[in-house]
Amino acid sequence: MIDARAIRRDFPIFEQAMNGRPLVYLDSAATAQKPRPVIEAVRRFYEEYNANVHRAIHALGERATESYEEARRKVARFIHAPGPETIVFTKNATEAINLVAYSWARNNLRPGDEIALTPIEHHSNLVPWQLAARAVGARLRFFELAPDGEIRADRIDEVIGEKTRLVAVTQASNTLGTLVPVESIVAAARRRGALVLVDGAQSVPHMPVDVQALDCDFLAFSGHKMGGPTGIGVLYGRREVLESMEPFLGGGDMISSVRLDGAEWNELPYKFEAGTPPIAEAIGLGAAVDYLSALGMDNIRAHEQRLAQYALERLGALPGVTVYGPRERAGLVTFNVDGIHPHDLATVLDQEGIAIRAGHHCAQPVMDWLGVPAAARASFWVYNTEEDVDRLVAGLKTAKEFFGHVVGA
Ligand code: C6P
Repeated sequence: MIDARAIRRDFPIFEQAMNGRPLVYLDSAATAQKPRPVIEAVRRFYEEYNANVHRAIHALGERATESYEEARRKVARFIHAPGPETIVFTKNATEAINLVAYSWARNNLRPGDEIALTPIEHHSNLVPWQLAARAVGARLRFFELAPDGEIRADRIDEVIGEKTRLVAVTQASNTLGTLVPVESIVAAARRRGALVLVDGAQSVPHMPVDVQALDCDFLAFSGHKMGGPTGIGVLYGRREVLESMEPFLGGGDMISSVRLDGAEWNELPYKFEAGTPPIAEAIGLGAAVDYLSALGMDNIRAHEQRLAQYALERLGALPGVTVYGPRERAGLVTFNVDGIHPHDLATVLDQEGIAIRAGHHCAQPVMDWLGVPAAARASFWVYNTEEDVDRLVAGLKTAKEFFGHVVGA
C-alpha cells in the first residue's frame, strides 16, 4: 500500500506553499517531482566524486565510473533486462526513439515497407517515424481506435501485415490514459517478423514493466518522469538488434579504435553513448529506481488506479465537464470544461495552488480525433492523494463561477 501523505514528506518541493495554499501537483506526466534521495545522490556526486567516466585512471574517475555503471545495472534490473549492456543511456525518451529511427530504420527499411503505430502516439513516437519513412520511402499505418479511445485489439492483424517491419507503440497514452495491448501487438508483430518498439515514457514510472515478459525489441523512457533528473533517458534494446545496428552519434567513447580513414565501434552499450554522458543524471536515475523499487511498482499502479477512478467519478459528476478516454486507464484524466479554454482553467487553478497541464499535450492527432483544440490534464503519481482530487474539483467549481460571472457580466 502507498501512504501518499508520508511519501510527500520525501519530496522537498511540497514544503513550500503555492499562492498561499499547499501545493497540489497534478502534472507528473509532464515531469515528476524529485525525492530527497535523488537530490542527495546528485549532490554527493558533484561534492564528493565529480569526474569523467571510462577515461580517468584516478580514484575520483574510478568512483564516478563505478557509480555510473551501477546505475545502469539498477535500470537493467528494474525493467528485467537480460543485462546492463542492453541499457543505453540517452538524453530522454525522445532521443532514445530517434536513436532507433536513425540507426535502425534508415538502414533497414526499404521503399514500400510499413511502420505500424497507434493514432494516439506522443509526437516523440510519431514524428521520428514520419521523418524516417520519408527518408526511405516507407509508409505509416495506424491501429484503429474504439469510440472510448481503446485500441481495437480485434483489428490489430489488419494493420500488421507482411510489409510491416516495425511496430512502434506507446504502452500508456499521455492524453487519453489508454493502456495499449502491447502483448497482443508483439504477438502479431512476431508472426510477421516485425520489430517492436515500446514507448514506456508513461508506463515505466507507473507500473511494473518487464522487457523479457513483453518480448519487445526496444523500450524507451525518460528519467525525469520517474523522479530522476532531467537530461537522462533510457533505450533498452534486444542485444542482437543493438549489435546489428550502426552507431547513432559519433565521437569519444563509442569507438574501440580510430584511424584517419575509419574507425571500429566500441562494444555495447558504449557504441551508442558518444561523448561525455549525463553522469550525475544517470546516478540520480539509479537513486530514483531504488526509491521506486522500495515502494513497489505494483503498489504504485494500484494507488494511481484508485486515484484515476476517484477522479473519473468526481469529475464525471460535475455538470459541463467532459472527460476523455477509457474507464480502465493510466493514472491521468484529461478533460474540458464547457465554455472555458483549458489555458484559462489552468491559470485559475494555479492561483489556487493547483498545477495541471493544459494544451495539446504534444499529441495533436489525439486532439483532432477528440475534435477539440486543447484539453486540461490532471496526472497522478506516488505523492497524490484523494484530497488533491477534491482540491481540483473545488478549483473547477471556482473557475466555473469566475468565468460564469465574467461571461454574464
Ligand atoms: N510527455 C507530457 O506532458 P521526453 O520529452 O523525451 O522526456 O518524453 C517524450 C514523451 C514520449 N512519449 C510519451 C508517451 C510522453 O508522454 C512523452 C512526454 C510529456 O505528456 C511532455 S510533452
